[in-house]
Amino acid sequence: MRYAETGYNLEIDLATGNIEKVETDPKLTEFYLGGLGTSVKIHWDRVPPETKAFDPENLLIFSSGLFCGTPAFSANRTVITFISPQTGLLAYPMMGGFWAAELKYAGYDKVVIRNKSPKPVYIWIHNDKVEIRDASHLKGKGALETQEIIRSELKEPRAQVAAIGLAGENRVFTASIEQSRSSASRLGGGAVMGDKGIKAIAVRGTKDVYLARGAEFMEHMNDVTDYINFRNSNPLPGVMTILSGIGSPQEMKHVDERWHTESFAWGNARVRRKDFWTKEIEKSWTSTQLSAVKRFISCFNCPQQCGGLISYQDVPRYMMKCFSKLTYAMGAYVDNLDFAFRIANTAFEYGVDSFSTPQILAFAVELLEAGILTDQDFEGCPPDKEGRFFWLLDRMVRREGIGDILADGTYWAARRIGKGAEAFDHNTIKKHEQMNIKLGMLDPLYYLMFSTNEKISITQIEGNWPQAAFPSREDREAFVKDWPQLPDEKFKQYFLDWEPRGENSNPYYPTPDISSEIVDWMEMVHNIDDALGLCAGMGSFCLKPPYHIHNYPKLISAATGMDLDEGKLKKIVNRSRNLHRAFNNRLGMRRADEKPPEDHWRRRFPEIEEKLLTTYYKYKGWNNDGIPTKERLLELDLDYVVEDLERRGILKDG
Ligand code: MTE
Ligand code: MTE
Ligand code: MG
Ligand code: W
Repeated sequence: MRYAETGYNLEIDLATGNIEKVETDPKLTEFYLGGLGTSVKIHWDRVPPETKAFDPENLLIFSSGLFCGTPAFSANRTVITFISPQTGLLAYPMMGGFWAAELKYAGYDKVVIRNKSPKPVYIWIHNDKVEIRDASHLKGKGALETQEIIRSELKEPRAQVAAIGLAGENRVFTASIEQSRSSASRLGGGAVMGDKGIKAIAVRGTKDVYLARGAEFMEHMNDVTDYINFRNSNPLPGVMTILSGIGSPQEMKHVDERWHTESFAWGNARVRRKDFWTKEIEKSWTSTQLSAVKRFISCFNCPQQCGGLISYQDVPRYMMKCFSKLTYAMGAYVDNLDFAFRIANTAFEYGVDSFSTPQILAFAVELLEAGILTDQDFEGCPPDKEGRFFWLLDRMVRREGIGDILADGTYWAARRIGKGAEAFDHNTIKKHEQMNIKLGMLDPLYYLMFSTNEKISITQIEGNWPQAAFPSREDREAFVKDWPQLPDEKFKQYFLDWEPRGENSNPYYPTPDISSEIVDWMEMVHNIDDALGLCAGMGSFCLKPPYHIHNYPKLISAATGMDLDEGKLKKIVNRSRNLHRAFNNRLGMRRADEKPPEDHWRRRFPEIEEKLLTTYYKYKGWNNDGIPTKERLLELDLDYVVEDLERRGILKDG
């Protein structure tokens, strides 16, 4: 009997149509936990380092997390892994919704897909019955529309369907995978899915998932419930509203957008509008949002209701959450929220990432204004900002005209366009568009997070530590008083000493040593969530969350019977973290790639930055090039990685 996990993966070879239900080795769970952890191991074992995103050898893995399908609140993430067409590195976008739990109930932990189908197909998983079905009739259909069509043709209203839209079919590098109330958005999973010829994966399951020590597990969950209730009725004082609660940032509930619209940059991450949020704007945005959001909705087994069901004028109904509300309006430099609710529906149907895509469109507009792109490239484009964005989006997902170049994302498009366009690609890290933030003073914590995180996206590493120092000592003292989530008491002192100005502030404080500890902690919690399939909004992504390093081991032990303590859990996630890094090193990633955009902060300090990176690498047990040392790998029982990296000449003399 296997606990928490099902103990089976579904292996699908699209070239031969072969489908196998394969029992997994329980040792792998003990070694890598589940979700992202065990998926990384499969990529390492089976994907040769020469592999490119659109090679048949590129595996596409849909993985539930270890806790998905158990009664653990908010354990609903499906982690999707593949080599990204944008970065050429191992990507892991994820989605909440309902798909992961359904997969567990169908009897599988992961769906591992290899090779390509010669014709468009969708996969239908119904407990033990798994079929590859023709999808020619779904060609060109929207990602949301496709889910409905499949449910109705299967006569399975309760099937959960993950689908791509036109963007994925056309291998647009920012194509997403959309599913019910969620989206696996970043780094081009939709493109890899489209390249393999898969339009959708539908799943329906009616089996049980077992817990090793159910009563004990539920007792721990009762404590988690109490804490969720406590946090929901006690928002944190002293931090901005979106950080005061738990769950994903509650953008569907909050109407006050002064902070985002004035602090983040508009257009191609270029201009800050420090007095944007006037009374009139507030009135108009509030009324648009209140009329658009019909009700709040949650993912599977989650009390937080971070999603908004959008029903706006003549726009078909759809779901929106978090920062997708603002990215298109800010990218297009449009002052009304009406545009945001309109274009998001079109973009979700096409299936594109709403962080990268608006920036790519804004980049094209900038290039036109600079005379690098010409009126000829924009022939037929409406002159107004809104019309122009709709037009560009359409060109991009169809890969028509200039859209074919833009479809590869800012980095690659800039290089294909040439004529100085490279200078307009100013907001990518490792060839991937970042959030539209440009700030004044180098921030050591963010410097490390931006540079080194394997997701290449700040939302996957920031979280448990406040984003800025609190101005008053009393507020800091009050904050640390009740902070059981900390991994170690010494962090309290770090926080007390951290000031908004002076010697103990950015860029000098937190010092490189302290920054390393804080960033490593934040990343570790993310790695745990991504292995368990927990929403980061209940763990790693928010301040003072219900799940943390002191209760994860108890929950995992009761769920799986593994009997972990904090030390053992840390070692496991450290192991998969280092394996992920080694995989990317094998694909060519090195220190030189680990840098935030040059204009991310106006004030940069090259010496401090070098010191930060060197200190952090050392702390992580990586060499000066960001590659795990032999010593660290052996400590983590990753002997096979040492052997491989040495054989390839990537690791020399430890
Ligand atoms: N893109 C689409 N299509 N739909 C979305 O809901 N959410 C955005 C962004 N892009 C979103 C999207 C937000 S708020 C986040 S935090 C990231 O995707 C999450 O990235 P991931 O899905 O790759 O993990
Ligand atoms: N959960 C995990 N484990 N990892 C993440 O990066 N991102 C959060 C939240 N939960 C995140 C996560 C953020 S910022 C958002 S907006 C939502 O997931 C996105 O939800 P979706 O992927 O279901 O669309
Ligand atoms: Mg997502
Ligand atoms: W978000």
